[in-house]
Amino acid sequence: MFSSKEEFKKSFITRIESKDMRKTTELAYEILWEMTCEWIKESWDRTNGLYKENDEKQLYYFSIEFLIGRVLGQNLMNINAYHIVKEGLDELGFQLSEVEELEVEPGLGNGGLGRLAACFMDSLASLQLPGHGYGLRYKGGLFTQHFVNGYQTEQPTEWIQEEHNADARREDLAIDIPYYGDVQLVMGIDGLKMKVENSEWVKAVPYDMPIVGANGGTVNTLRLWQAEVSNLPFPGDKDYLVYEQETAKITDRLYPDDSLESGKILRLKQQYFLCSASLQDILNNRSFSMEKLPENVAIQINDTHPALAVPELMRLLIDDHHLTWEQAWDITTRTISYTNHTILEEAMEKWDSRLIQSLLPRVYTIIEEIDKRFKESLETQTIDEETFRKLSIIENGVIKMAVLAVVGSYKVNGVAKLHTEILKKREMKELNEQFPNKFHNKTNGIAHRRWLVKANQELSGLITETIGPRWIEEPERLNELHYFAQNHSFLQDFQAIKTLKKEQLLYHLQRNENIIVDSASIFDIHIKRVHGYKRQLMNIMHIQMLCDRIKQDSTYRPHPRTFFFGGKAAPSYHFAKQVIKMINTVAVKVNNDPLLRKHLYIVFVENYNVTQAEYLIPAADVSEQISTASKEASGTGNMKLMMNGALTIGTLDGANVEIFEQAGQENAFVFGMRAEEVMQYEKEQSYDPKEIINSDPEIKKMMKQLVDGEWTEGKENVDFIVGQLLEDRDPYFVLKDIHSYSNAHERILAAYANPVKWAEMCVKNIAASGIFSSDRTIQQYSNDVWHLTKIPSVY
Ligand code: GL2
Repeated sequence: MFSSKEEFKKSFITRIESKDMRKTTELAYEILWEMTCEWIKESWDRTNGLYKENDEKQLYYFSIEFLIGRVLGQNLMNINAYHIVKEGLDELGFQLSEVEELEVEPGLGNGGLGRLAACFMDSLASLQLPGHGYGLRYKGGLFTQHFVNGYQTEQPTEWIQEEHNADARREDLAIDIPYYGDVQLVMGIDGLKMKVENSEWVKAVPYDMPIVGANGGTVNTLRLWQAEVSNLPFPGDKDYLVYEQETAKITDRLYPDDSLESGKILRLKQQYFLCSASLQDILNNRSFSMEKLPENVAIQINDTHPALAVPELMRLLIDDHHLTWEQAWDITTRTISYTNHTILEEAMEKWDSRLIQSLLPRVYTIIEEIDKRFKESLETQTIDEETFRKLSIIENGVIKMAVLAVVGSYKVNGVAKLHTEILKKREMKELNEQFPNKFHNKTNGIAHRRWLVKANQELSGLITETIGPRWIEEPERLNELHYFAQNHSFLQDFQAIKTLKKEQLLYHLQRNENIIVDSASIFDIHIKRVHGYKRQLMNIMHIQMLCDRIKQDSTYRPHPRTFFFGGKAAPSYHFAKQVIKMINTVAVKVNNDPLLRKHLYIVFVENYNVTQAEYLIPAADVSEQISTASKEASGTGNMKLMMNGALTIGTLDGANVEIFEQAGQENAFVFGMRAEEVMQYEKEQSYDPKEIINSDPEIKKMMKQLVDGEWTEGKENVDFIVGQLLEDRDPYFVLKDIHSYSNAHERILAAYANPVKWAEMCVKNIAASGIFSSDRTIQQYSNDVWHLTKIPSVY
């Protein structure tokens, strides 16, 4: 259908004429959507047929978030139809880019963790591996952010467009999920059994989304569950109206926190809903005997949010499939593997035992049993109290999901080398000693097909012209660009594309906001969730320092820079929201000052999401990756920016370490404390920000201005910011690192003064970025953990 432009146009015209005489962009969108779905459907059916025929092992990736972004353009790209469609539409008087703008992106995730899951889906299908996602179909994705008087406001985002659904309802595969009830011991055919009576059932209805791999051959499935009232008998003593309302809530909204453990019953209901529905689905549709589950199925749990998969699989195997505890445990611990994504204490999930006991009584008895048996297995060792405490799944009435996930899985991984080392040597040291072969590293990656091939078509075109097209299937071939890092004509082309992408970004932003940015300025980009450890505060305080320098020193006239910020704060994270307010306040001051704005300009892009990222990333000159060392498990924005030829200013944290290793520290701007230093200070509690303030006149002056309210608006704003730096003793070491950060910025200015050298550094980064494709990550998971077989698609 899409094999030639003429064919596409013919089919498009027939459809448009049968629909409406008004040839609007909306209509073009509807038709294109329909045509793409039809094409994909064929491949999808063929892939599913092949999987059935081959009986190969399947991977299921359980994740509470899938931040997939817009799909129409990406799908067209992956089926190699994008350019045909673009040209065809052009000739018919439509612009594909305008058509794409009509899609509301499904924001079913908060940030890096959800986006990683989406990149993994792309890579699995592109590598022709049988791997699928299981998630939740939230009616409201991540909130839409608006600024009112500089403060973040949040509105629900409804992404589902009923007239052209991104997913297909599969009523025939609906499953009932039990909550509450009374656990009883009953005599069954094979002895005493646990049985739950009086459960409150909720129906899980799957919606399937196609995941289209490169060249369109393999189409895997992302199955999202929606909660609805069940037809099963309802306990007589309960209020049906309340039940109806509570049921609808389960998949009503995504939890908008990405780093605070929320501990709420609704969140627990969501987690169990995902695990139980997905596991029942896998077991119901299997074509092998239960003992063979680990040979036929791999389940990867994305952080601890789906860790209830461990006791739930045990429950299903024992209660529904009549296996013994030992058989069930053997199967479970050979099927499930777990990825840890954070060591932030506040993000480590813990559940009150009583909550689980009341909501999931049978699951609770299983967790207790797992904990008891694990503790018994430790009895032969001499273990001190502290170690025993750390190894406990249940401790003082609290269930630690990370310990449950480690004990119940066969492999556990961190997401960057440094992060995995910290896990093994510190955070999970005791567990690593108990299970020495379980822990391994899998450095994150990004779908280069979205973040380079699609988001930066001009740069990918140049790369293809230069080294040929093979890098798209084998991204590590980007290293062939090394030979062109000193080629002037190539560097000039690169620079021209960078300028074009900056102009496109400005055009995009100006559609919504009235901003006046000079595209010849350095685009310095800090985009990610707003969080203390990601140190947007350090960035804005540094800008404050620059303002003072410009005002005080008439010889300091740096090259113009535009500082872009983008990111949302969790609605309940007050400090992060005050940082947003401060950045917006500083922006107004700087942007309206006739002297300052010649050198500095600040843009806080509203409602940062995948679509905005696709505009921002290709336009960046400088990539801000400035987390407090040890806090950012990996980061993936750092990889996307590098791949688009931005230079990193960053700490030795997360995957930055590997980025610097690959690109060479001389092609980046490294600064700040190392992870060991930070952890040492934290252990000794010996860091005193006042010492820094008193010993550095520039910092002292800046702090005074802050306390005097020169850069903030309103007392609350000063109190929050100053309070964190002084009373809370600057927990993210902003003052400690700001000097070295400022020096790194001066190095950036010096490097930028030589445009050819700068472009050479950018190209070296692109050349070294291939290893950060998620194709590499997925291949490593497949080799070391899942053991999948590639199933080539047949055309
Ligand atoms: C995160 C980490 O903070 C981030 O560093 C990492 O890149 C991603 C993906 O592994 O996971 N953990 C987490 O809870 N969120 C992340 O982005 N939200």
